[in-house]
Amino acid sequence: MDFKEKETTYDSLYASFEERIKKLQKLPRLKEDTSIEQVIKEHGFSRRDFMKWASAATAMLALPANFTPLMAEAIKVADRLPIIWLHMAECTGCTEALLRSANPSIDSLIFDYISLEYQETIMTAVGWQAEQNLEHAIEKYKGRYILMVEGGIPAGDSSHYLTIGGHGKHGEQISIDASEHAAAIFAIGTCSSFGGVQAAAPNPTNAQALSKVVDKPVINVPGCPPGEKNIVGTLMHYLLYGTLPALDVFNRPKWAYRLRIHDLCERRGHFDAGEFVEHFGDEGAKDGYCLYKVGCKGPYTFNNCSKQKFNQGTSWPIQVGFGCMGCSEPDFWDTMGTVNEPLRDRLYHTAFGGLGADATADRIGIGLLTATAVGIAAHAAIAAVKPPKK
Ligand code: FSX
Ligand code: SF4
Ligand code: F3S
Repeated sequence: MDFKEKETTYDSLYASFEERIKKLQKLPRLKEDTSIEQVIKEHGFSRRDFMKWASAATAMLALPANFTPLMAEAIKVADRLPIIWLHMAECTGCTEALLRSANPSIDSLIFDYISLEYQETIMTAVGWQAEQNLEHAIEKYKGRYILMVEGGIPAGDSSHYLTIGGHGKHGEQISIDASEHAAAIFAIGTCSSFGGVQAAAPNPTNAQALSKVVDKPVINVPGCPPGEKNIVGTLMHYLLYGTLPALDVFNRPKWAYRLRIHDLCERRGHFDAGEFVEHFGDEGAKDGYCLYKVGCKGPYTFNNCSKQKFNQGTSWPIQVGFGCMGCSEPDFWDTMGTVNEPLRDRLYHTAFGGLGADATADRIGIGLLTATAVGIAAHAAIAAVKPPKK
C-alpha cells in the first residue's frame, strides 16, 4: 500500500470511528452521573495523564497519533456497553491482575467506570441472588452485552466438576447460555482461551477452552494472567471498530500477539552475542544476560509483555530475571517442558506451524548456541521456513 492509499484508508477509518462513537453516545448511560475524567481525578490522575493514556492506547492498537482524541472520546462511551464477566475454573489471577492493584493504573480504573453488570469477584450478591442477577443482566441486555469469561470449563461428561450457584448449574451450561445473546465474546486469560492449568495432562476434569464449549466466535486474550493493557485494548478495539480484530491462528488479536517475546526482548542483544545466564545468581545473571539456558521460552511465545509490562507498567518476567514460561501459548504447561530448562531441539508447535523462533535474526544466536553446545536444533529448522501467510 502506498502512502496516499494509506492516508485514504486512515481517513475513512477515522470517519467510521467517529460514526461509531456518535452511535454509542446515543445509547443510555448505564451508570450514575460519573465520567471517566472524574474517576481518574479522584485517584490523583490529571487530564495530561489521561491524554497520555489515550496516546499510548492509540499506539498500542497501531493507529496513527492523530487518532488520540478519538481514543479519549471512545473511552468516555465505554459506560454504554454492559459487560458480563464469568468465572470458571481458574485462580482469579486475571481479575486480580486488573482490579486489585494498590496503586491502580488508568487501565484498571476503566474497569471501575465501565458497566460490569455481573462480576463475581467484586459484586456483593451471593447464592440465589447472584444467579438471578446474571439471568436479569442477560435478559435486559440481550444482544448488547460483551461477555468476558475467565477460566477453563469442565465439559461434557465431566461438566459436573464445575457447579456454580444455588442451583448448582454447570459452568459449561452457564457459558453456553451467556454466550447465546452476547454481542462479542472475549476469553480472558489462558485458561479460558486454551484450557490452562486445569487442562494440563491428564486433564482430570476435561477442562476446555471457551471456544470449544460455545458455538460463537471467541476472541482469545491469553496470558496467565494477561496484561491489563491487552484486556483493556481488546475492549477499546471493540468500542472503536465494533467488529472482531484481526486474529492469529489461535484467535489472538494480532495487535497484541503478533510478535514473539524474543523479538521484543531487552536481553535479545545478549542472545545474539551468545551471552547466557548459566545458573541463577551467576555473573551473567547480574549482568542481565539472556535467560535461554535457564529455561526462557521467549522464542516460542507470542505476546507483548516487554512493551506493555505488568504492575502499572513497572516490570515483566524477563526484566526481573526469570525466563518466559510461555504462558500465552496453548497447552504451555505440557508442551514447554521444564520451567528452568531450555526446550533445545524439542519441536514445539507455535502459531507458525511448529517453527516458532525468528527466521533470520536467530542465525547469529544459533551459531553461538551450537558452539556453546546448547543444541537449539529447532532454531536451525526454523531458519529455513517462512511463516505461513494469514
Ligand atoms: Fe489464573 Fe485467570 Fe492463569 Fe487462568 O488467569 S492467572 S490460572 S490464565 O484464568 O485466574
Ligand atoms: Fe529474551 Fe528469552 Fe529471547 Fe533470551 S531467549 S533474548 S531472555 S526472550
Ligand atoms: Fe507469560 Fe512469558 Fe509474558 S511467561 S507473562 S508470556 S513473558
